[in-house]
Amino acid sequence: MAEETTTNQPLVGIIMGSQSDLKVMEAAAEVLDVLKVPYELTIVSAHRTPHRMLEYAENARKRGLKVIIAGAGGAAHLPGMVASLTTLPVIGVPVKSSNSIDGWDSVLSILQMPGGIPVATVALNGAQNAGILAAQILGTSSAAVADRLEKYKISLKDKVLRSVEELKR
Ligand code: RP5
Repeated sequence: MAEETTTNQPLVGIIMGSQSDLKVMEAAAEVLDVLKVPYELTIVSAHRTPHRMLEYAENARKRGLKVIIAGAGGAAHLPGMVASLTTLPVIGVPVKSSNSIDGWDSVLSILQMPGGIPVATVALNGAQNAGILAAQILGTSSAAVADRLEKYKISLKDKVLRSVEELKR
């Protein structure tokens, strides 16, 4: 059995461009709760609070964060700009905002980063996978987190197998 995580120091920073992104981004927090990975969650807007974004990105590593999950919609510059300001891995979540062109604006503005500044982009509204990916990054150096990820994957498999059995009835 792997050791338990004994600190509440946030290891993952979940940020989003607007309160309106929360209904999508809370899925990242929910899966990190399941995996018992400490996180913080706040709003940082690249366009409306650029200095806050700069301060957040530049201090994230010093504050003990290991991974940043950044969600935004529309002209979704937050993940890329944060990635340009830190050496922490940044996972980008394109959020389908209400006035968007089917979310392609969010997807492409997060996905199409220039060479040298990667953002690990998940699917449109894919905050759950962003949370899992963040845990997987942490799981490379934490046996406890890797152990919980293993159990999580088994629970996914069991759910499918239960559906298979139900269909047989
Ligand atoms: C982006 O603009 C946010 O990330 C959000 O997805 C979108 C709309 O923001 P609100 O106008 O709802 O605050 O910056």
